[in-house]
Amino acid sequence: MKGKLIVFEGVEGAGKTTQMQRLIHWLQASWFLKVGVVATREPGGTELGKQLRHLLLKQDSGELVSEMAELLMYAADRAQHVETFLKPELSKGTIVLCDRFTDSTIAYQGYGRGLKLNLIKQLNEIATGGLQSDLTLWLDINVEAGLARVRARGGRDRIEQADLKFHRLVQQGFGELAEENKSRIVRINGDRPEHEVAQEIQTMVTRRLEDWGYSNNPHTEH
Ligand code: T5A
Repeated sequence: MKGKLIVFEGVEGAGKTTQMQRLIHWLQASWFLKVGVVATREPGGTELGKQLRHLLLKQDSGELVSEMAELLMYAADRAQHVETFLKPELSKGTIVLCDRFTDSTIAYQGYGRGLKLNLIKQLNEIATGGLQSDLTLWLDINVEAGLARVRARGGRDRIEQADLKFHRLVQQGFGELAEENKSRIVRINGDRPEHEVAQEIQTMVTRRLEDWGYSNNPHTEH
């Protein structure tokens, strides 16, 4: 794989979408990259994924969605996304920014729903064919603060409506994942004004891009 996969993770309302948009604009304005930069998300990064996203998040599905069905739909969304979008983009050398990836499944379906972590890890492996993020930015925010942001925005989806205990378990999941994967997952304090969070992300991404051999000098490679 020649490109790089940068993933944003965190609980509801952590600011992932906001910060991804800021990062993509900053990358395009401040770096003389010879490669493309694209933004995508899970669930919903493909046409099939958009339909799965709708099924997964609609508030009233007419019946209770079983935990296993939910897990398998996220896995199906990911398998399609990896095969038809992520792998082709990465093999062209693109820098891909992705709103949520495998750690969300561990945090939400594993810690939140209580499904077996080993099963989820195996499914992640099957769905991704072993593809991992090169860098994951975990926007760490107090669960209540994130949910308050979502409430202020209006229109909570099926998962956002789950109880506080669920969201706290999800948060615990992200914390433990970050502990276990110190070089891949970087914690960013998301409980601050947008521009401060953006600045820390830029510093972190600059360091990684330099480590990976990218340059913001127009006369060098990449
Ligand atoms: N899911 C996903 C699983 O259960 N398993 C999986 O495997 C995967 C991949 C996805 C849902 O699916 C679940 C997790 C999710 O529940 P989604 O709509 O993509 O659904 O949900 P989120 O990713 O949580 O999206 P949100 O939009 O709710 O949160 P974001 O993207 O973290 O936050 P953002 O940027 O949209 O901001 C939310 C609000 O806060 C404001 C914004 O303006 C916006 O109104 N805001 C700030 N306010 C104050 N200070 C800041 N620093 C702010 N930053 C943003």
